[in-house]
Amino acid sequence: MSAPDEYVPPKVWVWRDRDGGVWGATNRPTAGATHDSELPAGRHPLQLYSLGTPNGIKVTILLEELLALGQSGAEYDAWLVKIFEGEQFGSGFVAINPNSKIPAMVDRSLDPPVRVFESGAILTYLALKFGAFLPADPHGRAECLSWLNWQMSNTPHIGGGFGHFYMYAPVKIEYAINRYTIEVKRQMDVLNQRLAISEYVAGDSYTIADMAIWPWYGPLVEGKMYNGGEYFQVHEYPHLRRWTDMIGERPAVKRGALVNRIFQPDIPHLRERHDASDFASIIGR
Ligand SMILES: N[C@@H](CCC(=O)N[C@@H](CS)C(=O)NCC(=O)O)C(=O)O
Repeated sequence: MSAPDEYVPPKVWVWRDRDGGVWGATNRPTAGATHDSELPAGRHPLQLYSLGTPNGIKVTILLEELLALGQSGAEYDAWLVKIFEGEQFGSGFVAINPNSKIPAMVDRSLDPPVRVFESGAILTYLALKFGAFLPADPHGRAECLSWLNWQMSNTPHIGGGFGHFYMYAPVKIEYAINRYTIEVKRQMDVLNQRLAISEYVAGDSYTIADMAIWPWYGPLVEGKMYNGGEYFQVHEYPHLRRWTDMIGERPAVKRGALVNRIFQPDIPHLRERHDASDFASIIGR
């Protein structure tokens, strides 16, 4: 293994503003708002403040699935939060998510309105509110919540771990890239083995666990994430691929995945979503 430059951590760590790298401009060792900024609000019961990343589209997929079931109370406005420009540190956003990360949501159908942050919490809140996509029986519910929390706690190794060191870090560190490659491949194998014996992640029915896992591990096994198809040898995970294709075919998933997506401006997307008819212009619904 190639040796990185010798670095000895200091006795007392001191923050040097702008440490470089893609996230150097927004990462800080403190929490809280950096500036005053009100959040906009639309006419629907649910106000979502997000961005079309895997963590963001989990929620828009569920909202679109709920609407497809005829749950009109799931109508929503999806507002764009430009995290590369530090909008997650505005006072309005911090008031609904003290952790300054998308997605965050306000349910204005209740008085006082309810704020909810952390994508897994938002999925669970909505599934409970509408009585859908979370099995009612104890076995099914335990399986669904287990896989949902599996995603929430394991996926940071993909984005914050592998992706950071493979793609964004200003230096390539072989040790760090190896460590997280092992972990990402292990996680794909966990899912591959599960999906070899189960149609959906949590059993026979489609649940919020599928909606949480698909936006991350779908693109990964398709080779779209970090252009990693060859690197990860994704053909080694055929059952994960079978499930990925099946979930990706759902019309609500297709719609949800387009919301607040600004990273690939050349492909059809919705910068914000305020009405079901917004999709008509891009996917002819
Ligand atoms: N555990 C959180 C993670 C959310 C998260 O990491 N969001 C990222 C975008 S995908 C973000 O807002 N990053 C902005 C920042 O780190 O300043 C969740 O699932 O809601």
